[in-house]
Amino acid sequence: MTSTDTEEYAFYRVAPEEDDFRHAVIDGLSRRPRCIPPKYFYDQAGSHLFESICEQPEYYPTRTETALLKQYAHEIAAVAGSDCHLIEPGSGSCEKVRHLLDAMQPAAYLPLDISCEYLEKAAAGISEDYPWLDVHAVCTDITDEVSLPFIPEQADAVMFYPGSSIGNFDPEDARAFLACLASITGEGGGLLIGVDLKKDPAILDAAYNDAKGVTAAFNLNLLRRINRELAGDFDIETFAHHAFYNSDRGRVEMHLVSEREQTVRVDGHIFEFSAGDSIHTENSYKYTIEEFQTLAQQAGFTPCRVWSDREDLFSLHYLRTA
Ligand code: AVJ
Repeated sequence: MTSTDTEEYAFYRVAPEEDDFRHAVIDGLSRRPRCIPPKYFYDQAGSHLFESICEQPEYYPTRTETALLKQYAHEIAAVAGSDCHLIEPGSGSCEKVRHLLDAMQPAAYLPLDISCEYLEKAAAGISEDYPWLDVHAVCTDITDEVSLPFIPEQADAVMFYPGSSIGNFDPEDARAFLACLASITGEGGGLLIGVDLKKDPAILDAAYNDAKGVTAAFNLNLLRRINRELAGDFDIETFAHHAFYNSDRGRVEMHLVSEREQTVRVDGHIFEFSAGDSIHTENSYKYTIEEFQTLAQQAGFTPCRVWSDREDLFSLHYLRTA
């Protein structure tokens, strides 16, 4: 771990495995069905494309959740208590937490993200705009085990996990991840988590197939990243973005589908595709409020409060460690 430290702002880098991306891609393209985990979307370009997805009119989750955070910041602060250590795994642009900081008055804010340069900028911005706040940024893969050396024993830890990122995990993995968050927060801690709700599939299909094609570009950027970083020769034009709601599994699936028969080289490995062959790049599970509460309980949390919008598009849960 390397770190730079000034009085109230610190940046830590827990270097991800050297060849992590390479292994995931070679392994994922060798499997049937082919699949690459969604965390690899977020290189510099991918993080920016995701920001742009969040601004698309069809992509309701971000603006709906932001409205809930704004509207209920004081209620959230009341249940979370002041002076907590607020930890945000997968903090991205650190924009959402801004709606909470003034109301919550945490003792410290700890953004964690896999995209180092992106995190560095975002965290420095928070430190500048909230001079009273201690900021400890940690560049790390939150799906690995995370240890946070600077949370004092007696402090209340509150996790902030917005955006329905929990939807990327299969339910069993979501349970394990939540249990991991529960163990980091420890007794007396809490979790404020955004969870996308089950709804009319037409709304979901539109959200993951925006008219401007930003979601398609985000999905296809994974192939560009492979070409850039792993000496790949994907012909991007011959792959199509495919996203749909799978109602049996309660999830939106994203795929990259080869439009013709072709051979692709990555890092000296050869991969054959027939027309119609897909690479499964993301799942985004949707839950009812009750389904999510059951899952959280199985991970050691006690449901405390839920906020949702009038159209029941999105939910925000506050849970305590049991
Ligand atoms: C960041 C995982 C919550 O599933 O909606 C957006 C990612 N993928 N559009 C989601 C995403 C395509 C997003 N999460």
